[in-house]
Amino acid sequence: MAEFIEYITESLLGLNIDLTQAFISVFVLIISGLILKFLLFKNKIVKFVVEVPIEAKPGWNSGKILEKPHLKDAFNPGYITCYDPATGQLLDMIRAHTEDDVKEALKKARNAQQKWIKTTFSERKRVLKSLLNFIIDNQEEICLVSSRDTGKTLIDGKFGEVLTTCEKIRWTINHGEKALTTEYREASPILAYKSAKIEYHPLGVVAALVSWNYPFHNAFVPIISSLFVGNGILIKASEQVAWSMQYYSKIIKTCLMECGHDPEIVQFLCGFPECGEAIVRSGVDGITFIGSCQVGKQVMKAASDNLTPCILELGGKDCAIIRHDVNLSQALPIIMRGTFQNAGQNCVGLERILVHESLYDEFVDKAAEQIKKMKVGSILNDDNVVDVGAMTMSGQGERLQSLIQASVSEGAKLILGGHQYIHPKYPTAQYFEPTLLIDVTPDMTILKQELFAPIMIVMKFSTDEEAIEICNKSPYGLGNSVFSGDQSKGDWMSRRLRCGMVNINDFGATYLSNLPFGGVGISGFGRFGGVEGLRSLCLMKSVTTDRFPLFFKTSIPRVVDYPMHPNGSSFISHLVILLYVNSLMEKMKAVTGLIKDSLS
Ligand SMILES: *[C@@H]1O[C@H](CO)[C@@H](O)[C@H](O)[C@H]1NC(C)=O
Ligand SMILES: CC(=O)N[C@H]1CO[C@H](CO)[C@@H](O)[C@@H]1O
Repeated sequence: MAEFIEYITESLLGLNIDLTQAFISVFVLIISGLILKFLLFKNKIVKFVVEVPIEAKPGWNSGKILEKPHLKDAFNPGYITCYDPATGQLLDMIRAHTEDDVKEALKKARNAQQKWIKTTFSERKRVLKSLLNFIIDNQEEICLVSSRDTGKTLIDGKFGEVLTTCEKIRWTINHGEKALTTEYREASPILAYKSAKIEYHPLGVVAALVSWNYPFHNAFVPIISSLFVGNGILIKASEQVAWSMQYYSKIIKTCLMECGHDPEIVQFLCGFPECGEAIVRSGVDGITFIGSCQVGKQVMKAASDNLTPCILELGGKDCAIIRHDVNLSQALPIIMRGTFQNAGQNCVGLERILVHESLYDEFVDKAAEQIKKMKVGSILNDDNVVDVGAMTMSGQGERLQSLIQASVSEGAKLILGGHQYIHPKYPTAQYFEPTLLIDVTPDMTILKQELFAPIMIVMKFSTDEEAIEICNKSPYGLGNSVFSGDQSKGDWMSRRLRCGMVNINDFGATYLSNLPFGGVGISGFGRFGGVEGLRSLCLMKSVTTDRFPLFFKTSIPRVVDYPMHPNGSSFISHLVILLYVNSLMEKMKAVTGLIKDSLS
């Protein structure tokens, strides 16, 4: 630096003037200045703080223990009773939003979107970078709040809430803009003087109605994508997780505000099915629904009022097919996580494990050995390590017990679990024992519905074809896993499975790879995630314009102009032959015809 200053001084004094070097130095100075300015102001990550609710503190024990935990209280019908499913403690009573609240929220979001649509991608990236930074600094708090509201374990939160969300943000920052860039397509040869393109515009204000299994992640994925595209969003997470949404909504709103934007661009709503229906009928410009098949049908019906486009991500009955050539020591840990992650409450959780007969007994023994060791409980209020958390929804114990009973009477064998687990300290908490049910056959009742529970269902097959047939028998078609020692056999099976996603020798990898997420059949339609997910929140606009505006403008040949010329029809026939017949001879004849038609 000193040398440089000396050099400049000398230059100014008129000594040793070397113009090229002086020019380069000034140039470098200007560029560094610009870069510095850009780094310091333009892209500066904003740091912010959001107060964590006291109830999320490990060991918090001052909530009244509910005798019969339930979301709806007959004496307070307009309020949601929020409670910790892992202890039964009351967390809060939150007012359920009404149709009027929904209308008001949409109005505010539309208002804010007028401003948001004008923001640049780099401004939107700054919001996402600030959000990412907050999430990384507050991993623990985000998971503790989620655990308190859903009963999940901390590791299930770290995986499903934090890691996945960070990955979605990283992808959107790095690849989102490219996915939304105007795309040029080949114009037809007849229109070679035109340029044809697809533009991706924001839809306006969209809505997302999302499930409770990962409250943070499920709410933030649509928020991240919608904001990046330029949309406003109404977000309604299931009433099961209304409590955690209070903290989560503050995170994104504070982030927006600190970055200098109107936080009203994101509207959180909570309430019972009436609230969800009001959102669907409100006139939003697009709906993403993640939830059950049954509610999905109602959403689609209600959305038809305004012909609002829907993306429906409904349940699944995913298989893991284990071929004869698989190394079980390597595959079993993946299958265990696929089955028991988040107490089995995953859209893409493994609900059917199909094992080749040659490995069947070994698989059952090894799985039983693992499942036997799994501990159930609350990570916030138990001292020991917990493998399986609570069942978030009430009333699941009875449903699952009776399904298991039915399959046992149909010939299945219950090896482990099969009952509600009664916690010694919190008897009204909602738990289910990690369960192993084997010898299940394709027609059994338990295969007819999604379990969403810590239950491993094992089935036997003898040929690849049989495994594919069993797998495809389900009306669901979300994801599947194929475990195979032979990669090409795995690919071959994957192509034959009727589903939206396949992981070969893995579980959940398509999701972390930012591939589009979605299914077929009663698992729904439409995709979120990745390029296709971002674009599905857009108004896709096809545009043509003149390629050489100064030289070529569209002009209608006189023979096909109004009033009709008798040779008009013949002209078009010759044109069709010229463009689409391959023979050179025919093409030349057509040209002659065209000239004749035009001249006469
Ligand atoms: C099976 O997988 C385990 C765990 O990855 C590994 O240690 C073992 O060597 C493998 N066995 C064979 C036969 O490849
Ligand atoms: C092919 C064809 O229909 N040619 C007709 C074009 O029009 C003139 C009169 O305008 C006719 O004489 C041609 O037969």
